[in-house]
Amino acid sequence: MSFLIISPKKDPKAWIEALKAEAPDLDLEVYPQVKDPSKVEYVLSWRHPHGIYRDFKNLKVIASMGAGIDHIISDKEIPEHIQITRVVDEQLTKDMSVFVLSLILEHLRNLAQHHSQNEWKPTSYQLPEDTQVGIMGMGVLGVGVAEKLIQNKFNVTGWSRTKKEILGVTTYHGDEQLEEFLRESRVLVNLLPLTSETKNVLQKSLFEALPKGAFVINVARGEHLVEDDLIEVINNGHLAGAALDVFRKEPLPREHPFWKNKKIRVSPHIASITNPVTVVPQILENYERMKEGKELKNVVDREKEY
Ligand code: OXD
Repeated sequence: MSFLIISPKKDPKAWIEALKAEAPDLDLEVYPQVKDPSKVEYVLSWRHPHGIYRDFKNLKVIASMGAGIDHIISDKEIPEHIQITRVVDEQLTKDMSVFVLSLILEHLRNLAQHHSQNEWKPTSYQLPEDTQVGIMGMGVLGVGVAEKLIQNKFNVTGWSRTKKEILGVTTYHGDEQLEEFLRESRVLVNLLPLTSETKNVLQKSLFEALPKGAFVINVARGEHLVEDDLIEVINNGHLAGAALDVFRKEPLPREHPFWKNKKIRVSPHIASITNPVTVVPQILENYERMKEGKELKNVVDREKEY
């Protein structure tokens, strides 16, 4: 039985080292060097070429290298019986919450403006306790961000597809409560999983439901955002600006208008980066569980797409 890494677009060296350090005897292969595809039962995957999983007749588990699994389930040719798992890691959650907190503070304290202008020109600023932050997507990362913001005295609301109860957070759910949730969100943070339902969710009518002067943060996936709609509502003054860490095309092409828009902050998909050293133990634990026929951890519901 072999353990295969498929990561054609990202160098898997750090994963190989971390796996070898934890499990020196692991029968590890790296795609496309596969001796016998019929021996592969477990794959650690990041942005695989779609369609290739058909060739692995005995494959049982595809483990994502990250928290997101959209790059796996967007391949419609993966047989139903194959289980897909995602990463749930404390470090990822901590990194995401600190990142979102920094973006919000940078916005509220007008830091980008001060740093870019060569002028001694103090500005007034808004306090966390006077700021309502709405988080779309109350999964592990959404809840982690909410906790960090609450510790820093923000008023936090959360929206999710289904009802959730989270200490200290006013929660909303479903299409029927979306507008109410948006109405008071001075800062909107998108942490939704990317699914067929959430694709393009950040679009004109959603932005228009936010209060004038709101700020949007997208740290989930580029495909959530209708880019032209965002530019329009920023340029017409409805939104104060946006901070974007993820894009439809990454790296963001040099000629993309986001780079030139002074009200849009671009970062290169760095909100929270999976650390193979902290994540490998859970990957290997699931590998052992698979071999022993036990229930896996962090399994994705393929119907819900997250
Ligand atoms: C992830 C990511 O899904 O890095 O973990 O975006």
